[in-house]
This record gives sequence, structure tokens and C-alpha cells, in this order.
Amino acid sequence: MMKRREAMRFLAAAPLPFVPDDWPITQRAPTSYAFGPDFNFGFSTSAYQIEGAVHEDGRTDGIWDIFCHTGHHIRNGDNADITCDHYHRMPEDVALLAAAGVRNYRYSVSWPRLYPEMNGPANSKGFAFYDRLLDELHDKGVSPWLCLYHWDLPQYLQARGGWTNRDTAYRLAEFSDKVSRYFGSRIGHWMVLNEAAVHAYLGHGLGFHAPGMTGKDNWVSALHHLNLGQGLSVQALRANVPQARIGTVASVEPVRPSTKSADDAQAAAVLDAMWNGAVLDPLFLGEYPALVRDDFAPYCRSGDLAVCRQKIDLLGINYYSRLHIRYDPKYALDVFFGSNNDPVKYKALNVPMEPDGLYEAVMHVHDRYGRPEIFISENGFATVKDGKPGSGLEDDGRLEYLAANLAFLQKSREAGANVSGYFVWSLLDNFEWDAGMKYRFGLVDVDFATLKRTPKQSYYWYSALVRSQAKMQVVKV
Ligand code: IFM
Repeated sequence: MMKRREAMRFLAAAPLPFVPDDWPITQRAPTSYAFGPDFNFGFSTSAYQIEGAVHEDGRTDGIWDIFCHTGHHIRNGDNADITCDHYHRMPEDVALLAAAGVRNYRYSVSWPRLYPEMNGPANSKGFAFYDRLLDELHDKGVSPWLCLYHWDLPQYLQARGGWTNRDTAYRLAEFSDKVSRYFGSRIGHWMVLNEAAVHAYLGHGLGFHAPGMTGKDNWVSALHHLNLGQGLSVQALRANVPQARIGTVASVEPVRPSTKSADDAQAAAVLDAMWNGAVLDPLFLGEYPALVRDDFAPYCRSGDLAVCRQKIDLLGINYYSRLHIRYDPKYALDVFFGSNNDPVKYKALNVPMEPDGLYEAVMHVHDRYGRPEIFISENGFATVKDGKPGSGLEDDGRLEYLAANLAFLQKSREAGANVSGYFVWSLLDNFEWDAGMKYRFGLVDVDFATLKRTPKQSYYWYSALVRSQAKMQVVKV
């Protein structure tokens, strides 16, 4: 069996041609893009990865708190008890994103902070924190894009089976209903889930993520219940916030077989069906992909697919790279992730730099699902530590990754895709799940000893890009 990180991430077969070694980093992008002033540039974060204060003001444990503090699941034994301490430093973080000229912020709320007890009352201190966040955002002219569920299920629901229990779908809908009743008038964009496929597969199939469940049955049932909870939540949101724009966020990653073997082709087809198709087909088409339909049959009751299928206003696509897959009969879940270990110059967390894959992902959604409005809800690059001693925080690799992905995003717009926004993952270095605090995705460095924030080169570059687009004149011909 391969090591965990190798199993999850993939190396491309060869260095990709789109990023020449001598591409001048600092002068490249801001003047060459044509997204225009109406395009929504933003930053993305999630509650558990940045907030800390895990036991403050009434918050109780979520599945990640348990996962971090039991067993050896997280690299270096890290946890998110403090992480960026955003709970106490939120105004500074909002000031940083506003100072960049960024006008949109996608964040999530912590379910165990808002509802710390099973069937218990709302936690007023938890709600007050997110009210203060909204005050800061509105004060600085930044639009909130709220994601209701970014993987931090309350432990009291996990104790009842979590996402493998159908009841959790109804609990999510109840949560969405209550949160949208409370914040409805203050938030214009609502996303239900973040990356159902990742949460189901890594958390319930492979056990690399919380809650650490394993096996195909857990994987498939969790994914169906996430899809069901998402559909029910969209219905609740439509009723409560009819004026808002409602959507959800999916990880869309084109899947490629690592070799030309028939086994690899089959493994890639199954993973594509489970990762991409089993999330997007129920939502847009009201069915599961034929290749995996039988796997979902035991959990999918009559009427479920009509609930899963919802008309949304926009889809968030999280894109990092393609998935390259190799079949291994030893592997328990029918599919196996392999890496071919070819060197790739530009890589983050062993993720290949494949900006053309972003184009492929966007065009796939555009073509297959009836040209929905899309925004890139996450795209980002991890390094172990940015900057050379004494040089300031230079993060050329990240900058080139973002620049190249944006170039292919522009290409998808030119090809007719209805793409209205791009959100960088992430504002701050933060808790990167099973990889702990080591992998840094931020455009702003966080010194985790002092919690000092320092913008990196990419922050200034992104700011320049956003400002240049805001100033662009749109000439209609
Ligand atoms: O940090 C994660 C985020 O929570 C979900 N999408 C991928 C990011 C980077 O791995």
C-alpha cells in the first residue's frame, strides 16, 4: 500500500509547456487579462481551518477536533486548536482582504459553534461572532459568500453515524434553514456544501480525513446523504432567502488513467463517475452516472433524486489539478490513486500544475450541464515555506500557478463558458487537514508562533490584478 500522501496526490507525466522557465513573474499578468470590472474576484477560507478557539464561547467538538486529538491522523501531530486564531483576529484578516482591493469573501460557519448541542438552542455567542464578521465585511465593502458546510460536522451527529446516517441530510437542511433565517438579509450568496466528493471519499472511504471512516459502503452512503442534504438545503434557502443567489461548491477534477492499460482506463472511469459525476449528475440531471448507479441503489430511496436535482443560480468549482489514476487490485475501494514519480517543476503538495485542466473542468461543466453560471470557488498552491531568508516572502511558484490557471480561465470565457468569478484558496496560511500546518496555501503568511500576518509577493500580485480589472473599461461593439 502506498503512503497516504502519495496515494492522494499525483504527478504529471511531464513538465507542462504553458509556463516557460523564463516567464517574467512580476510584470506578467495584471495588464494581460480581460476579466473586466464585473468579474467577482475573491478569497476563500473555511471556519475550521482558520478560526481556532475550538472550545471558546460554547463551541463543542466537531469531527475534526476528535480526529486531530485521537490517533495519529495529522502530520506532525498538529491540530487546529489555535491555527490562525481568526476568531480573535478577524478584523485584521478582513482588513487584509479589503486592502488587497478584493470585494468578495467566501467563508464557512462552524456548525458546532452555532449549535453546540444535539437538539439544543442556538449559541448566541457563536452567532454574534459571525455577525461581527458581517459587520466588518459590510463596513469595508466586501460581499460575503457563505458556505454552510465545509466538513466540520458536530461530533454529536457523528456519534449517530454522521453522513452514513440518512438523518444527517435532514439535520443539514434544518441547519441551513436556521442559519439562513438568521443571516438571510445580510448575505447575498449562499453555498451549501464544500466538495462533497472529497469529504465522502477521503473522510468516509479512505479514512485519511475526519471522521476516519473507511470502506465503499460508507463512502457511497455518505455521498448520497450529502447530495440529499444539499437538495433539501437548497429548498430551505429558496424559501428563506428568495432574493439571494444560491449554489454549492464541487471539486471538479478531470480524471486521467496513468497508463494505457485497460485496468487503468476502467479505474479512471469509475473514479470520474464517483468524484465528478456522482456529485454533479444528481444535482443537474437528477440521476447517478450509469457506471456507479447500482452502488447508490441501496441508499437512494424513491423521490431522493428529485430532491437532489435543484435549480441553482451558480456552481462553485474548486480546481487544483487533474487526478491521474492507476488501478491496483490490492486496493479496497475498486480504484487506486497512483503517482508515476516523474519530476514536475511546478508542483504544490505534489499536485501537478495543469492549468489546462481548469479549462477542461469548466468546459465539461458548461457542456454537460446546460451552461450554468460558474465561479471558481477555490484555486491555490501550497508550499512548505515561502520566501528565502532575508528576501521577503517571495512565492514565485504560487504566483505562476495562479497566473497560469487564470490564463486558462480566461480562455474558457472566450470559449463561451459563463464564468463570473475566481476565488483564491486561500487568504491565510492555515490548517491543511491531514497535512496539518506544514502546507501553506496563503497569499498571506502566518507565523504560527506569533500569529503575525505578512503578505507574500502573490498577495501584491493578486491585488494588482484585481485592481487592474476593476479599472478596465468595457467597450461594447
Ligand atoms: O484546504 C482545502 C480546502 O479546505 C478544500 N479544498 C482544497 C483545499 C486545499 O487542499
